[in-house]
Amino acid sequence: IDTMIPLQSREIWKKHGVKKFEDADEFQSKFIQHVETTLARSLYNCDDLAAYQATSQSVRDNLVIDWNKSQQRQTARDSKRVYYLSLEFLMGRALDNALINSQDGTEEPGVQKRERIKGAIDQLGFKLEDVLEQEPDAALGNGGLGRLAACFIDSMATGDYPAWGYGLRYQYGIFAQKIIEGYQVETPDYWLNFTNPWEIERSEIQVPINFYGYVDRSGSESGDSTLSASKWIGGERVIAVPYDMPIPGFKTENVNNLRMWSARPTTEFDFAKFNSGDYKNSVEQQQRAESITAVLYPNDNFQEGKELRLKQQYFWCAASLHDIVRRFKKSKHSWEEFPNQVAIQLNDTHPTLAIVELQRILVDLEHLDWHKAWDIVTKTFAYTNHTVMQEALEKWPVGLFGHLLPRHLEIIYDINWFFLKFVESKFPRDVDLLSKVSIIEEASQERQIRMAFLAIVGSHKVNGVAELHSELIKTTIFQDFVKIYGPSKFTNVTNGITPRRWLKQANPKLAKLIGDTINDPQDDFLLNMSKLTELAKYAEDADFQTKWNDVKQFNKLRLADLIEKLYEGEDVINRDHIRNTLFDIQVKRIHEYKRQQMNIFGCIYRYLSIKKLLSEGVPINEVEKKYPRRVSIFGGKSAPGYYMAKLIIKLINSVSDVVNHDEEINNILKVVFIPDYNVSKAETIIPASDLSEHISTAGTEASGTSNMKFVMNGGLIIGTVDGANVEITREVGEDNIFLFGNLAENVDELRYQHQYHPKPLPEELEQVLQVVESGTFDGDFKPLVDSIRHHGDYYLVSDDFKSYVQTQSLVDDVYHKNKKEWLKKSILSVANVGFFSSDRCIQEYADEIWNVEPLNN
Ligand code: CR6
Repeated sequence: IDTMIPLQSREIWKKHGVKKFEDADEFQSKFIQHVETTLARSLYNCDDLAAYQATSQSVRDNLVIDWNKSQQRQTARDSKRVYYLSLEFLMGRALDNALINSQDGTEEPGVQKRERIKGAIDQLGFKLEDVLEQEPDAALGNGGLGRLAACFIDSMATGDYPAWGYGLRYQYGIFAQKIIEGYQVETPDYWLNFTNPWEIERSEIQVPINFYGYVDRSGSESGDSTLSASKWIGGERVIAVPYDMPIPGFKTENVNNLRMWSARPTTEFDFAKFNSGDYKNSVEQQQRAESITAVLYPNDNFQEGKELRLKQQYFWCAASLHDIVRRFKKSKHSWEEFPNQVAIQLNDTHPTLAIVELQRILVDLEHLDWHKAWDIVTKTFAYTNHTVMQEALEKWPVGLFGHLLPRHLEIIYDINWFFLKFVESKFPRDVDLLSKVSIIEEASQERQIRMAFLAIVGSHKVNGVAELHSELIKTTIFQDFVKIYGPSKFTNVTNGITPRRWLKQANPKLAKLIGDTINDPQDDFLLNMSKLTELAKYAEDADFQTKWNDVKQFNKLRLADLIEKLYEGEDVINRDHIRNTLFDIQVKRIHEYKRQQMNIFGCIYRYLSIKKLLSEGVPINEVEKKYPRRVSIFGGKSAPGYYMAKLIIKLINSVSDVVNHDEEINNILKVVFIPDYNVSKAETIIPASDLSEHISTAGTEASGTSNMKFVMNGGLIIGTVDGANVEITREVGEDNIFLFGNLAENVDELRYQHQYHPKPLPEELEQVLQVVESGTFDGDFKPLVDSIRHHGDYYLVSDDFKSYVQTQSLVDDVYHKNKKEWLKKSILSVANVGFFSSDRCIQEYADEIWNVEPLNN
């Protein structure tokens, strides 16, 4: 490529070049430059927001320089690239992460790059902490699935994998949650209010995307066959414009790309409307184009089936594939080599249309033979399943689908036809099997496309996200596909989290203590987490335990400050007793299957037990011995249309109201709901936990990832034998986790019992429900109580409540009567948490699924 540029240009380019800032002085120079020119402000009106923007612009300049080099290197080496397609990237804040990841190992011990920038910002008259607080969260995701994608791109960059993320640039992320009179109220999250310094708009790239219209087969060779090239004449067209976000790796100069598409109107179709004098209408139609990427759908583990959502999905898949194919074609390989150059990972079924779109490109536009094309497609894609819950499995009615994407519907029918023919050849005359595995579901009133089945048929590997979950998909929702393809198509990659954000960034004090203790001042353990095992030898060391505990106390005070701020000054957490107050935390999306209702029932039970002893005349200090100090902290959003989840939020707030204002109990129990739980709040909340709750009905939580975050921060878990709790137990040892409750294998039987042979409720739960029914807590909670009493208790709260309550009192005993034992458990857990680094996951995906190698500098 170099030789195409005239010598003179090359020389001038080389003479000036661009330079990264390396030290505090150069940073300050960049900072001032950006304040004065990029922001057009000055020394006299540079506030925290401007300081945040100038700092980010300066750091971004460095990233972009490395980004350019990384991309050139990847192209020059002609290496296989990974494309991670995710409709959600729950990134949170970028600045601190970029500062941490800029650490390159060349620093003198103890002066990490981030610390140098911090000093430089200090000298300029700002505090880094305040500057960081200016950044709005990039909250383009709902929960675990979106945050997983964010951890994965961090690990792909860190591991030097040539990998791109593809997503949508929603103008509104997940709604901001307000709590008004105890109820959740949603308000829009317009996160792009003060321009986003982390994105690079690429308006020079404009990909046209079509919708609706019809299929024209007049030009096809065999006339009526849908298998040969057909022409789709779109009826509506919008433009996809990419915004790139540089993703830095830790201790590497590799910077990957997260490409987010934004919808824009075209200008080409205007004339007809314009000439007919319908100008206003034509502008309105244009505005509709932008609505495609306006807002993230706020459902977690639930599919809504709205046309606009399908439009989002196609818009994003078509734009991404266009980009991938364009890049591939530049490399001049033949089509057969496509799967050797490209691996596409589907994060859940949301991007399944990409399978169909690639087949369409190859057959209709590139004129490949159907079977040759399909072979390329299936070798390219792999699919990750994240749930077994029926209400979350994506299905689209063929009517709606065919109207929006007529050619794609035909292709799906053809894919299904060949698939069923293959099944028939393996299992002749098994009509039942054919209807069970058909991509088109015929059973319901309207035929539906089963996206998960399409994803399986179009992929070479399918994985679950934790061992138990990966086994469950093979024996339940996908069992027939195991029969058809054999078990080797199905595999497990247990989820992970990035220790850069979830240890170093969220808990700098703990990271420092670890680094000092294992003699690792350059934080190599953040790359090689097996180093943490060296902590085990200090597990019972009194001095070390004290330091460990001090870090926890510091983090608990930090959380107390946050809670005080959110409660507008109300002193909810008594700081004098914080050292012997157990912080019990459950933060995650609110869902019946996650059983926040069981947790709040547990709080009510505790409260009633305390009140009972008091009413019997037991003095409060004696009561405290049985029910030692505890703060139960909740946080999480409910989908706006999820009635039961919203009721659970109201109950938590109503209980909080009663308990926190009951002077008789002398602060030994507090219940707190933290509004608007998000990534940046999680970074403060998680390091403060003594205990966290992962108490889903066994078999329902595919993995969970906050469980790993809590353990990485020295918190212990109370949990069911579900999702990745299983692997956590194996890694940290069963002495270091509080497990309780029924097993997944018994769930069906228990549900059956509830249906046909209901038993009286356990007395602990009966007591609680009666008080809830009595109106002690503000609100009408009948539906919540009825779901247990009369509607089969689908989530088995009544089956697990007793063992839950008993396990909680075991927790009290260890925490309050044997603090040394508790600290030992905490230290040993962190020592053995290494497996849950997302670096390990990405390596497994790379080796077992993508077949890609890291690209060393
Ligand atoms: N809701 C699972 O429920 C898992 C994540 C990431 C979820 C959760 O257990 O940890 O995915 N599933 O794998 C879906 O989003 C469908 C989630 O976040």
